[in-house]
This record gives sequence, C-alpha cells and structure tokens, in this order.
Amino acid sequence: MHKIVYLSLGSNLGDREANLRTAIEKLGEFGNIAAVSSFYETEPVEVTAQPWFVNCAVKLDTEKMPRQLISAILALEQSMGRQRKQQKGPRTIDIDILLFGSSVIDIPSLTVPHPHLHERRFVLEPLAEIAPDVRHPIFKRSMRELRDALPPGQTVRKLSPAQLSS
Ligand code: PH2
Ligand code: MG
Ligand code: MG
Repeated sequence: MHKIVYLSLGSNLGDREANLRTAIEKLGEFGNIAAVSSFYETEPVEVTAQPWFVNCAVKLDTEKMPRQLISAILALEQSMGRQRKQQKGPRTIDIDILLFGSSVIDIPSLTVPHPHLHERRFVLEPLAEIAPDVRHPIFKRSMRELRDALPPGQTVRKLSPAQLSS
C-alpha cells in the first residue's frame, strides 16, 4: 500500500543547497519523489546562535511503513555525515517526517504529524507551497491556513533560481 509522505529537509553546515539536493536524490531510493518545494533561506529558531538554514519540503510516494521509513532516513542522514553533538544544533542534513498520509502515529521513534509542524514558518512556508490544501489530521486545518495563522517573525526567504548554485 503506497502512502503520500511529506518531509521537511534542512541544512546549515557546508554547502547547504548541495546537501539538500544530495538528500533528495537519495530519498528517491525510498519511493517516488512527487514534488519538491523551492529552497528557502531561514532564520534559525529555538537554538538561535547557529548559522541560517536552507529548508525545503518534499512529497514522497512510498511503499515503506513508518518504522522502515524513519530508520532508512536516519541511515541516510548518517551516510551524509550527520553528527549529533547538540540537540537542535547545526547539521549537514536533517530530514523530518511531517505527515504520513492522514495517519496519527505516536511510537518512541516517531511522532506524526510532526509535533512542531504547525508552529514553524521554515516548515510551513515550503510545505504550503506544495501541499496548500492538505489538512492536518489532528487540527483539521489546511497547510495554507496553518501558515497564514503563524504569528509574525521567523524570517524565511525564498531563494530565486539564480541564487541556487548549479
Ligand atoms: N531545525 C531545528 C531547529 N531550528 N531552524 C531553521 N530555520 N530550520 C531548521 O531546519 C531548524 C531550525 C531542529 O530540527
Ligand atoms: Mg528537525
Ligand atoms: Mg530530525
């Protein structure tokens, strides 16, 4: 049974855009990449004393079950040299599962919908670009509505194609 999964990707170490591109290519091994948002340069939130991120959202059509997908994603992050030194600190690549179909999942390794999805502009701006009418399975609000309801703050700038290297 295939499922539509939405992912958030972020990088703030090294060549951030190249890191996102590499991760998207590797995610193609887990299913079909059905959509990729623009890339956005985003102000760090929560841990604010770190470099700005580049974030994007990806729509993945996959046969994998949630547990299989999260372990494949953790292995992918490791293969890209991710080191876990500081929680929410700088990283070459972070891949978070935002939505898994309309499932609500709460197991030790995975909470879906992502518990911070609705409060982060760096997630909702890219996600609303590729999934404006998809509804949050708990709050019943669309991604566009959630984005529009965010309080001001958290700078997010869409990178124009000219700003994307290669
Ligand atoms: N990820 C975090 C914490 N803060 N800020 C931005 N702008 N982008 C991120 O991807 C990000 C963050 C923890 O995963
Ligand atoms: Mg994260
Ligand atoms: Mg993560």
